Amino acid sequence: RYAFWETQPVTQFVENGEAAEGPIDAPKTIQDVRQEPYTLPDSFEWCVCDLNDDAVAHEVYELLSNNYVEDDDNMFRFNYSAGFLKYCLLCPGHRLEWLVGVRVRASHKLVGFISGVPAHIRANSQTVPMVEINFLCVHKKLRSKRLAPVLIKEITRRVNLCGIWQAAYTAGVLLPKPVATCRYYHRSLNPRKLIDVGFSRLAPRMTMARTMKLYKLPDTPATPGLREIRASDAEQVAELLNTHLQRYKVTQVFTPEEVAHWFQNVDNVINAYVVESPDSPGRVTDLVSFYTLPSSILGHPQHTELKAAYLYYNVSTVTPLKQLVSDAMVLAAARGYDVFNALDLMQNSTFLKDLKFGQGDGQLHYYLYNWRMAGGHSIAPQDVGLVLM
Ligand code: NHW
Ligand code: EN5
Repeated sequence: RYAFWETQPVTQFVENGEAAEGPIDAPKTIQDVRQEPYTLPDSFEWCVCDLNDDAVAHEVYELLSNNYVEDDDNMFRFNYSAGFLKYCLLCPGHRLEWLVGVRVRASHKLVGFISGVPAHIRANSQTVPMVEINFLCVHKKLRSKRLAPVLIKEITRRVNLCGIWQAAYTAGVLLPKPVATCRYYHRSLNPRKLIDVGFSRLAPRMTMARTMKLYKLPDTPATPGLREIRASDAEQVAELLNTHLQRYKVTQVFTPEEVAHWFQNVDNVINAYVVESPDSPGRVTDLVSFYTLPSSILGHPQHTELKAAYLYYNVSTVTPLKQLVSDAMVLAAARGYDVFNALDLMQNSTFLKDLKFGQGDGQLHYYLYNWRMAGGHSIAPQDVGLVLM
């Protein structure tokens, strides 16, 4: 059934339910790792995609904007901006050799890509240095030729050469074997456009006017002391965030330097807000954040792009979580986003209904490479404390 994945150190669908939590492969050393790159078919060659070079960033952008993830009905395709890709992939600790490209030898055209960035991932009681794998893509004209397994093996080799033996990744497709399965939820901000482009539909017995009124939001946030995060908040927010994330079974552990990177305000890339206590100035009590991931609208006569915000990490200690997320939606609506998306992980299920999110048709499976959860078992969405972009 899974000719490739059955050969890999991942939890299989049929497992001995007694297995202890930890690595699947016997421990290796860097000396054990294959020195030569895996062999590609003759007409292709490996390259490192140095996204510091804007021309290269644009090539990766073009590959993904034409060939990356689509919804089940091929109506929308993720359209990560070049700026977003640079922000994601040139993060603290990044290594250029983990930004792996495949080019056509003759033309140098970029036709394949996979990336890894380092992260400390905690699964239950163990915190492990891992890579987060993302942006695996093979050009549409080269599909089903078993290039993806070669890309995966090659990035595994390059990561292993740095003494890292585990990875975390998410996908919409079912592979052996999800650590968790989450659902996407969507909150309309611009219902007329969403209905026009087929992203959503008019509910039975609803008019457009009533629908627009239903989803209308205030012009300004409700929370006193809500402000954009600043670099100088990083230490405090790292403490706040890591403390909050202790309640989940699989999560990321952030250094202050990582917090300063992953939580900042970059237009059309990432937005992060904190609540600074009106009673004790300087004390940060809450965090709310979202990233920007537009989708191309495929084959629509008028509209070409759907502007979507995706909820990232939130921490509520004083301001109710529902109010923080509502404020984030207000800010996103004011900035012209069409839809606000969230997964049903962490504590999100506590506000989705009240804030008028509806379940989408997409799923997101979470995976670990070379790491087995106790007994090979999965965890519930609300026990997931990890969001990958
Ligand atoms: S998920 C998004 C992945 N990208 C897309 O869906 C874009 C559109 N599709 C494509 O570009 C986020 C192609 O269809 C791809 C497959 C390239 C997906 N993950 O080359 P073949 C991520 O980026 C398996 C893993 O013939 P193709 C996470 C498939 O099951 N495996 O197919 C990425 C089959 O294996 P099987 C996937 O359609 C995580 C084999 O690929 C997969 O031309 C990567 C077929 O290959 C997916 N999303 O190309 C793993 N989709 O066993 C990282 C299909 O069934 C692991 N496959 O025979 C960790 C590595 C680091 C470890 C470090 C210690
Ligand atoms: C790696 N970081 O399927 C991620 N999106 O629901 C890679 N559906 O947008 C893996 N099909 O339900 C990504 N509208 C896996 C997800 C791939 C993309 C995907 C889904 C998530 C999506 C939309 C559009 C569906 C179009 C037809 C959807 C309904 C919204 C409606 C709003 C009003 C209230 C009810 C719901």
